[in-house]
Amino acid sequence: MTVFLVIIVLALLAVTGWQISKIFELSKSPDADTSQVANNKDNENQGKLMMGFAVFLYLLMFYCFWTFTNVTLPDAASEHGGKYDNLMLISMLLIMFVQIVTQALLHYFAYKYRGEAGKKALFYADNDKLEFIWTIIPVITLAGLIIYGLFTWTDIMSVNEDEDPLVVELYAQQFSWTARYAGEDNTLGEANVRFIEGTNTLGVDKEDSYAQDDKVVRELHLPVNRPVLFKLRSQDVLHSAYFPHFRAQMNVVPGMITQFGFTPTVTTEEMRNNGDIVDKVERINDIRRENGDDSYEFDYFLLCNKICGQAHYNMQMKVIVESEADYEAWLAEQATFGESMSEE
Ligand SMILES: [Cu+2]
Repeated sequence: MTVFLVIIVLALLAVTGWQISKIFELSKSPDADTSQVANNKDNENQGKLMMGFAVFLYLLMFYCFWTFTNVTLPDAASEHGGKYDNLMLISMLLIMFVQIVTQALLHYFAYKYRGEAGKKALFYADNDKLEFIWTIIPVITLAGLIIYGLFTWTDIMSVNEDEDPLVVELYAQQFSWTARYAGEDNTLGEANVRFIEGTNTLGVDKEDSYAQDDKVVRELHLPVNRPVLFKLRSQDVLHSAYFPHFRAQMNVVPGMITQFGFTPTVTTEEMRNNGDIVDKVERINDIRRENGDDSYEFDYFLLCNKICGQAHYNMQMKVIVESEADYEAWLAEQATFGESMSEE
C-alpha cells in the first residue's frame, strides 16, 4: 500500500513539474529565441557539460576506490586463490586503462567537434590501416586474456585424485547447508531423495556399507593444507555453494552431483590476525556497539550465492579451518551415520 501511495505521489510530482515548465515557456518574452534548433551557444554549453561529465566520472571513480576498497575481501585463504586474484587484477587493470583513455577521448571529442554554424562534417569513407589497427589490438589482447583465463580455469577446476583429497558432501536445501564427511573409507555412501525419512534428512542409503561411517554435521571443519573435494547436492532448487575467502563457487543442481576442490591454506585463527580482517572486524564492532549489539568475531562462511527463495540471504554454514590434530579431535566426537540410525 505504501509503495502504491509513493508511486502516486511521484507521478503527481512529475505532472506538476511538467505543468510548471509549460508556464515558464508561456511567460517568456515574445522576442526570446524559441527555435527548436540548437544554436552555437547551446552547442558550446552541451560540449562543456560533456567535459564536465567526464571529470565527474573520474572523480566518482577515485572516490569509490578511496572509500570502498576497505570492504573488499582479504587475501585468498586457498592454494588456487592467488591465481584467481591475479587473473582478476590483470583483467581489471586492462579494463581500467582502456576505459580511462576511451572516456577521455569520447567526451573531449564531443566538445571539440561540437556543432557550429557553417561548420561542415568531413566525409571520410574508410581507412583500411586504421581499421586493421583497431581490430588487431583488441583481438590479440582478448585472445591473450582468454587463453590465460582458460589455463587458470583448468588449473583451478582439475582435482588431483592422487593427492587423496578429503571427500565432503555439501547438501543444500531451502535455507540451510548440511555437510557429510565420507568417514574412514573416504567414500560417501549412496544417497537419494527417496530415502529421506525421519532424521535421515539427506536421504542416505542405510543399506550401503560405505554410508555407515559417514558423518553428518552442521558445521564444516577443514584441516589446513589438505586438499578437499566437495560433492554438492541439492534437495529442492538451484543453489550455489560460495566460499568467498577461498575464491570458490559452484552451482548446486537438483538431480545431479557437482563438485569443486580446493586446499585451504590459512587457518581461522591466522585469518583473525590478518591486518585487513582486524581492521574490518573493528569497524563492524564500532557499528554494533552503537546499536547495542554483541561484538562480532571473524569466521569463514559457506554462503548460498543463488537467489533461491525468501531466506536465501541467511543460508550459510560456519567453516573452521584448523590444524590436522584439532580437526581429527573434532571429527572423532561426531557420531557416524550408522550410529545415529541405530539409535532410532
Ligand atoms: Cu540457496
